[in-house]
Amino acid sequence: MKMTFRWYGRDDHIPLPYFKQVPGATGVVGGIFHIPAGEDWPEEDVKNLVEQANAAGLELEVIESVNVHDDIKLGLPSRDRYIENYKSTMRTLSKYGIKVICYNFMPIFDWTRSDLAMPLEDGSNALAYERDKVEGIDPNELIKNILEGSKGHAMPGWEPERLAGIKKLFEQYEGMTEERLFDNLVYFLEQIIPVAKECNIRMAIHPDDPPWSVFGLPRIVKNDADLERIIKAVDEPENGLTLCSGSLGANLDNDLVAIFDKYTAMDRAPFLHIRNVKHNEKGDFHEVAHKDETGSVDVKGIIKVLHKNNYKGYWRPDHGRMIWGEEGRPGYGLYDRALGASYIQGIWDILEEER
Ligand code: DNO
Ligand code: MN
Repeated sequence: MKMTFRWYGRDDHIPLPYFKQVPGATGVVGGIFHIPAGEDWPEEDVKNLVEQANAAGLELEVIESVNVHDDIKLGLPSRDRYIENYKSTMRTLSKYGIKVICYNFMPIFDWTRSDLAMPLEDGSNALAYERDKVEGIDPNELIKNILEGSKGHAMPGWEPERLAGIKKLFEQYEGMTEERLFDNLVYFLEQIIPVAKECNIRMAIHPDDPPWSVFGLPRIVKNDADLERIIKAVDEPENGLTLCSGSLGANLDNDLVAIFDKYTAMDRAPFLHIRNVKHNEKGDFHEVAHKDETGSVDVKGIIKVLHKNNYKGYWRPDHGRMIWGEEGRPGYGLYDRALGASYIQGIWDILEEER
């Protein structure tokens, strides 16, 4: 498997060459973050992005994410224009060697947490989700609380400038059902998968995080049944999945080992996110180190099935804790992700020896 790190470009506190210093890292996963969802990515920006990574000796073959405009998720007539832009971006990306595009289909927001820096017993801090703080409260209130405790960092999709239009977006989603949202996803896939084929790109939808409805918005990428329904709806290898052990693992009913086994054996998961989460009795969770027994995720079990299936795709250590006084984007510090990367590769190496 190819080990990558998510890199936030010019907004990242980690200098690009540092990723190269992590043993086993072959590439970075990038994106263009200043372009709003729905716009066609300018070729010049894509070229610069890939060239910067390559100049640091790193591959850039995975994009996370090309975000999907809410009009597509809402199924509005204007979606066709945004889908055309999406196709054009795919063509540009393929020209610069991109092989996988990660995206999600969550209405309005990307992932949701109640705390971006919850103190842990070991003196580090991590992202956390407490139901009482999120569910049943006005999103504007949550946003205010989070921004106050987050040293100015926002979750993706929660940027203050975007939140200005949030009331209208909520109104537009009124009455939206899971069924309609799913139909809108299929409409999108039917348009873009032929282009993916033409471009030799695999699309990889990321699970909803957390994998349940938040603020009354529908969620359609929560569990095995949802994943299966999505890949079957347009049954082509280019219609793939990003399996994220942290997102899917937030629901203890998800059998992660079985899910990772099933979709990697079918070769429908070109991109993987591996991280660990820990639950309490109330169903709340917070993120922890990647090491297996630190949390609820069977990390060793996942790596074993990946090895058994001879997984050749891309993976990256997902969110880590903030340790050793590092500051920067919550979840995306270098130190803990590098520890996680080494731990996971250690498991892989032993399995390889025994093959
Ligand atoms: C969290 C990430 C997600 C992911 C998007 C994909 O760290 O895994 O934010 O990038 O949902 O579109
Ligand atoms: Mn993820």
